[in-house]
Amino acid sequence: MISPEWEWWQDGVIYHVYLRSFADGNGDGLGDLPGLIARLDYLNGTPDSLGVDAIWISPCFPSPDRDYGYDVSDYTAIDPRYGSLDDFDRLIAEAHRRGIRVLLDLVYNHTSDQHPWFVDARTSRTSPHRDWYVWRDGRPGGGPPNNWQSVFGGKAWEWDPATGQYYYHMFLREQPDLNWHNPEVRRALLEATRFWLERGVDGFRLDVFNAWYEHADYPDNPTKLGLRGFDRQHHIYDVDQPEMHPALAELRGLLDLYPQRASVGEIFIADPVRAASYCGDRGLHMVFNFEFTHRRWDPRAFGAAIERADRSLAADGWPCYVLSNHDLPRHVTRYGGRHPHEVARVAAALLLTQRGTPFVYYGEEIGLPDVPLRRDQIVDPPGRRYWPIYKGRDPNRGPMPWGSGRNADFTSGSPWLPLRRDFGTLNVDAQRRDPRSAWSFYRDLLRLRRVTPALRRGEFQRLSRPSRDGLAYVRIAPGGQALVALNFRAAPVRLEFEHPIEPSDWSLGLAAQPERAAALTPDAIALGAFQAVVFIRSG
Ligand code: TEU
Repeated sequence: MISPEWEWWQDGVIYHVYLRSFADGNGDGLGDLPGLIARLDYLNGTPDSLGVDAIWISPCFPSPDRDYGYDVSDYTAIDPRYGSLDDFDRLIAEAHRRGIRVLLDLVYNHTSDQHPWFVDARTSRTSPHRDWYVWRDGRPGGGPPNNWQSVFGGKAWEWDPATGQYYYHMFLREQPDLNWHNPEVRRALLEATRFWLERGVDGFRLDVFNAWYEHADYPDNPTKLGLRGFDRQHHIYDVDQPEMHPALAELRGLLDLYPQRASVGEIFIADPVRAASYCGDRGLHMVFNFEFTHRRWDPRAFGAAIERADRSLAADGWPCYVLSNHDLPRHVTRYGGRHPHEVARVAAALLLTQRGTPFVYYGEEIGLPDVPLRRDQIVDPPGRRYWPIYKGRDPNRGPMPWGSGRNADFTSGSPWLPLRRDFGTLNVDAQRRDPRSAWSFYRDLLRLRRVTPALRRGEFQRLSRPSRDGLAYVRIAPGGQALVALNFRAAPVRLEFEHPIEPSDWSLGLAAQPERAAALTPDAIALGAFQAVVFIRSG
């Protein structure tokens, strides 16, 4: 059960810093910790800040970067390209001074093949770390132990000629899976977690946590139709094994030794009901709800997703919402069409007025779309493998355009990924000066959310009848209510209500399109093109 006192991770908004692309402090073209520290005022702590409550930093640990930080070679150090442990301590102190909590990204399903544990494991079948990874003999007639596939393409088993066995890797062959059945592995990972807790981090995002365990007998997965090898299987033996629950309880026990720590799990192959099973006092604080990321730009789909999340999590979970992250095309690119700026604002209102913790992906606050890239500019392994069917994740990981200076003021060197060509006009500085920008709307929404308990905690109740044009709902808290109405379309709409309201009770809190209609009547609201409004009422 959620404790009766509200925790920061329920009330707050978490900003996802993809570190490599956020701000470069030393001119090597890669974002880093000093660069992030220099931009903390942007995030919170001054009257002109965006106003977020926490940051989640993508992996900042030493890594050979086969999967850009998601292949870790040392869990208790900072990659020198991102800074030092001193920089990290400074980040925590400076962030806390501004009211920003810091979450780290723990990649515990696999290590890098350069991690000393794996380097040792592959020296011989009897090496001390051999059993820290998943080694199997081939099938009697030859070939890999079972039919499992790698997410990034090809088989999930790699033959190791030196020791004559296969090892398992759910992702790249340079990302061997850890053997969670081995108690020494669990202990080592808990120790790494403790290391960061002791340094003052406020919590963690757990990478593909529900893939930590594999079935101990390694049976074949049943097959089905699908595009890629990985999609042609029912993942019943390589994810969601029952051992996950005690493992999470153990991790939670450690987190609870420290006050106000939080965890959010990245669930793999999402399903809200299964996700809910991992939440609660003996599990994770939150599990990512990716429902918004695979919806069409259709209010009926989003309305259903919200109701589903609420329903499945009612008792012992707290919802969270995300529109974009480092693995997916940015939502302005997915939905924006010919109206990216308008859609950015409607989407922001949708994300930031839910009952549940919103995650904001860096750049979305300026309505940043993906960066169009050519084949020769792609560095992400699945993009290189599947181009042009799948272009990988580089386009949605572009450097943050801070200003109109050289390299958009992201770096004084040469950025690791290309910038968008339009950074001269589409950048943070320009949007902060413009009261009509996506940035100003995000900041205003975040402020309104902060001072309106109903927006953070109120129950969700759909107000409008199902419509392909828009969505209206109320958020109902003991001392006040909020009414949110969104027009998803480029034409005016009228949204009919399921039950009548008293229009005079409500006062306008915020409008995405101040000069366009937002007229409340007892049984409907009329909204101008791409209008998004929040009305407030007390009592
Ligand atoms: O992602 C897991 C995951 O679901 C993605 O790999 C997704 O399938 C992929 O992006 C589609 O191409 C996590 C991290 O978020 C991702 O960045 C890592 O690459 C991956 O784990 C391996 O650590």
